[in-house]
Amino acid sequence: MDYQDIKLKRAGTVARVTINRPDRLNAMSTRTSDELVDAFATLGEDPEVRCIVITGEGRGFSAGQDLTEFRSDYEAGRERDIEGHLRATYNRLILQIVEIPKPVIAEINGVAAGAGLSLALACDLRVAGDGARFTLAFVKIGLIPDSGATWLLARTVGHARAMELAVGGDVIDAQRALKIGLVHRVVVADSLREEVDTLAEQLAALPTRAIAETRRLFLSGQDGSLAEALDREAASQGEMGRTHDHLEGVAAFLEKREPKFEGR
Ligand code: LHQ
Repeated sequence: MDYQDIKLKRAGTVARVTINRPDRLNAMSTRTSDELVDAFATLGEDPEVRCIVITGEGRGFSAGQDLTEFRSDYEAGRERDIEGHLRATYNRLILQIVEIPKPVIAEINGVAAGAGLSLALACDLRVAGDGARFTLAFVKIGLIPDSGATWLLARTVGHARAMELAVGGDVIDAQRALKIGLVHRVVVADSLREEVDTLAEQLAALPTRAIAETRRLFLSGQDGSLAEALDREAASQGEMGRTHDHLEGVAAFLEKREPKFEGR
């Protein structure tokens, strides 16, 4: 697929996906999310790629849904099929990201709003530049948080903070986002790319399958009982125990050397 709204670059074991609509702060149209789905599907299947970074071009990470996409419907007073749109676009994309069997980093270079914030929440790690801003935005247009935000945000920052962000619709800065646990790290904007590249290289050198399983078990472990979590862990660990990377990790420990993981 030829991309128009995104850029996809691979450098060794790390891939970078950049939303490239800077004039609209990387707001996403249907085409943008279709391209993102295609890119993540391609990267998910590429065994060479062991870490993915998603970011935005220019001064935005993503301002969420491109509100001009349905302008003619809004102006003509025609009903829009928002439910169908969500199911066909963001819902697919968000699930795809949380299910991809490799770590995903959100490099939050600028404002993340609405579904753009949801997109960041779907990633495993969020590193923000010190000029980044965050807003749920939905309440300002009479909507509920979507694209996974009702589930992901409350689990990330807790119910009280999630409600505060949802009903206030306020724009918060990077330091506040760090304080409430919305992002993992804030770095000087000028060094964001370099810091994320270093982090991505580190993650790409880890046992990829174990990371994907860790994310899956953390997410599924949030519901259900401890007994169920123990059960899932045992089954998953049985599988991990048969990987090359487990054998390599133990061999490296016994031989007092650094392991060389291969993601298999
Ligand atoms: C935009 C956008 C944008 C288009 C900035 N669209 N152009 C799913 C299914 C169906 C329906 C609805 O929703 C959803 C999920 C959602 O994501 S709903 C939430 C949608 N997003 C928003 O409501 C955020 C709207 N944007 C803003 O509140 C502000 O732009 C923020 C706070 C993000 C940034 O503010 P500023 O830094 O002051 O930038 P700005 O407002 O001046 O924006 C710069 C340009 O980007 C501007 O264009 P212009 O031609 O005037 O320079 C904006 O119109 C454009 N832009 N967001 N979502």
